[in-house]
Amino acid sequence: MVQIDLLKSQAESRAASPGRLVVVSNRVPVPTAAGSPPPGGLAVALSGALESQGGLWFGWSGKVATDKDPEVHHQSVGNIDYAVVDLSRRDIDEYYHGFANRVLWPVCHYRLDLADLSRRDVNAYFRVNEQFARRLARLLKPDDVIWVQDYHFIPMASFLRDLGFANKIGFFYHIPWPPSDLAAVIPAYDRILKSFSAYNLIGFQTPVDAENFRACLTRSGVGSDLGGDWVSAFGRKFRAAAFPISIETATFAQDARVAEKNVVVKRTLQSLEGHPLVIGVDRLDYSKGIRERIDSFATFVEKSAAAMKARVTLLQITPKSRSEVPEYAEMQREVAEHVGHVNGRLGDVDWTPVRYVNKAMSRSALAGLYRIAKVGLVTPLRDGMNLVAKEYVAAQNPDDPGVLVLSRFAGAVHEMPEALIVNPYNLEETASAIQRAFEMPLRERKERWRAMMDTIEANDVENWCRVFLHELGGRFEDREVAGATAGAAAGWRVGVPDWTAAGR
Ligand code: ADQ
Repeated sequence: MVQIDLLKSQAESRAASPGRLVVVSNRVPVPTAAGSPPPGGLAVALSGALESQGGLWFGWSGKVATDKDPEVHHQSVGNIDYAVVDLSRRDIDEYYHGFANRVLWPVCHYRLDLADLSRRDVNAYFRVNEQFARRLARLLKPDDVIWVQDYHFIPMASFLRDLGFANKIGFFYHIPWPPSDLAAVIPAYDRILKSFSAYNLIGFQTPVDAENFRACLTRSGVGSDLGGDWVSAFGRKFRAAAFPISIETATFAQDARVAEKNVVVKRTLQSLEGHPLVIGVDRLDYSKGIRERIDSFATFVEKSAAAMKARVTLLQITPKSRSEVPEYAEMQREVAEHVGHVNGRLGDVDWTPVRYVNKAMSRSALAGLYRIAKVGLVTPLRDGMNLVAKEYVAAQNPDDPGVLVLSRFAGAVHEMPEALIVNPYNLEETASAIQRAFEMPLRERKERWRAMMDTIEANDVENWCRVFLHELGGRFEDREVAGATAGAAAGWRVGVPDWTAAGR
């Protein structure tokens, strides 16, 4: 009976809903034949929202176009239409590998030294965004609510506005937004800032990122801070607020509970022969601080006779990424060599202190490996959120939880102050935190873990999605909105800036 009522209320809410949800992201998880990797938490949460409201997921296919004017490929599964477009080799090089990953990514991760600030790629960035907007425009309905994801698509809304769309458009920025003096080196900075003003609601990972962004508008004289997350800039009024992303906490915890049967976990346990494990899991990216982490672990081993005796192992699982970008190719070689040096220096005939694995793992294997690790080392030099920190916590055994050592420069630190917080540039400090983690009494481990687990149980990825869409003013409201901001609680409505002809 309850089930029937729920279905009825969902159907009613769909019927009353003003429109579909349209998600735009660089990569689209189009369902493929069996054997494809399971989607991550973000894909699961967005699919859930799309399925319940009816929707369209639009973006790049990940493929190189063979035609000059590539068609949009469509596929429908249940209530969701997937629409993807191929890109020319030139567009991939200039927009994706170029401006997105060699300008926005390094600058937003405070790595000006790695940014390639060429003019050519900026133009491509806007050109490709316009192409995407024109293709998407043909698929849009007037009452669709549009949610654009990440740094690849900052200008998407402004091109849609130019084409006459007055829909509600939200944006979520998955990576850090830097302070204004750093952000200002981005080529076409003013145009980028103006592009943001075409959105109704902009989500950042942390209050600091949102504050940095609002300060960019005020410091460059193009906008003013109206208080309560509201800004006005370029003649528009919109909100820029923090919406910390999360994981599927309950599912991940459940995967970890049963993961001892996983063959990778079994083999790892067997090979450790009872020796303790420290774990690091990251894409191979300079923002993740992998080299510094290996050095911190080496410092810990060198300084701790107990660690040496206990044959502690760091398992660093790091799938390669963005190998086409020169800075990444260089780093792949550099990290691999460095691991070799450290193992050569510290290892023994029967002990490899750092196990370095360039492989993608199943969710089940990852969950199980986190659970058997006494320490989770999550020490990025800069990170929007860092979901690994949340996954490590979700995977722990409540009766004997491991300890999270967390960088003060990961967005996750705002929600997880109970971790052992470190400055990842300071090798001694991180080494001491590892030592402290191993010595921490069970009661303290449990208290710290419980506090962090409570946080990520209350704000899982489904909640993140629901709160954002609620704030955007969509009709994803068939469940109570947990953790809605003070603004929503006070009955604010997210205003639609006047993108009418008169307002432009
Ligand atoms: P990423 O930089 O990719 O994401 P992160 O948040 O840590 O960083 O997410 C990585 C994901 O990849 C995790 O779910 C992790 O489990 C998975 N992963 C890593 N190594 C893996 C492996 N070997 N096998 C399988 N899975 C692996 C960007 C931003 C982050 C932000 C997220 C979400 O850079 O700051 O947290 O988006 O917004």
